[in-house]
Amino acid sequence: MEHRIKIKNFEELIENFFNAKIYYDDNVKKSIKILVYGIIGIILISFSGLIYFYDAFYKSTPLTPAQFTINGQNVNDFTYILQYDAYSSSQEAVLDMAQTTYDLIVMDYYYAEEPWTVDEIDTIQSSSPQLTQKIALCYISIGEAESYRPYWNASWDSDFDGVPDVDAPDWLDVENPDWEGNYKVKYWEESWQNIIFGSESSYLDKIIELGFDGAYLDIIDAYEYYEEQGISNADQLMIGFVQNLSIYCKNKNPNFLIVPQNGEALGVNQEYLEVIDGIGRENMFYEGNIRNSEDYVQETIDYLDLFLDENLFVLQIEYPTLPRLIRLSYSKGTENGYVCYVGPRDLDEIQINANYEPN
Ligand SMILES: [Ca+2]
Ligand SMILES: [Ca+2]
Repeated sequence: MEHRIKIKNFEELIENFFNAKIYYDDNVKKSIKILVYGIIGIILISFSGLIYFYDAFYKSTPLTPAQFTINGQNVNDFTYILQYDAYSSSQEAVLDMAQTTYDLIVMDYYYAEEPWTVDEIDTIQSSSPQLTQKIALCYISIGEAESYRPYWNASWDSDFDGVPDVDAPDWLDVENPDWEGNYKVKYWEESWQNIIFGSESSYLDKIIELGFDGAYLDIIDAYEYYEEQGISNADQLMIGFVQNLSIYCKNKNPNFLIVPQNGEALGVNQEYLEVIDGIGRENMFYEGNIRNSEDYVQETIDYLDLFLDENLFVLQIEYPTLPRLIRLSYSKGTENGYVCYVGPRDLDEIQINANYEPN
């Protein structure tokens, strides 16, 4: 009898435990809830903290970076800076670019709408602490016109609606919706190519005159846009453009480097590989902090192999901010034989990445 009562009491106890309103008033229930959520929260925070510290301070031995010999200089690291707003003067920018020990720098032609001087480029190229030379490539967009460049005429799109006005040259096309002030150009037209190369006042001639080691050609992939517009030989027209400007530049300076950015699918054309010295590839493994699909990455690797097979150098540029993805950018690039740089998306500072410092 006593035993049965005990069991009954126990059953009641269990029942009451789950039926908390008998045991606890609302405040106690609330406190328990807060406590339970708090514990879960602390577990989650500790876990993510653990992952963060693993990412930030995990010291895997970085692979020995790939190395290329470019114009007789060893290049196993490089940097890329196009905007100089963070500097208070061009002198300060020049000093920073000169002092960095990266072997190669991709930079712009202008500081605050003023071209650099011959002396400044010379300083940047040769005054790193080890007194080793640095290769300086000048960025130039050959597949889009930029409304903030000296060749631009305000009358070409005076109402800023992204559509060329009647006064605009024939080669000028609509504004790129993703990049304000950048306009598509029919790059195969002679008058656009004349802006890029071929006379004292043309862009590439000025770049050569300043003493740059080469040109870093952007918007090569403009040919994809015109293919979609129905220009079936847009790729061949781009190759022809690069061939012409390359022959012209190398005739002026045989060591002048021609380095297109992106558009690696053109590598299936042997005549293209013959007129360039290397290639830069952005966002290959990651789009910012988002991983690209395996198919996309593999296709890009296969195209870039065509360049490596011809002993051309491959510069890989990624823009992740997460320490783990920075590490993976370098290791994946290195495994595939590229020299990697992870920088800020705005390309407005020379970034030094922990464990991947220039050496
Ligand atoms: Ca307009
Ligand atoms: Ca180095």
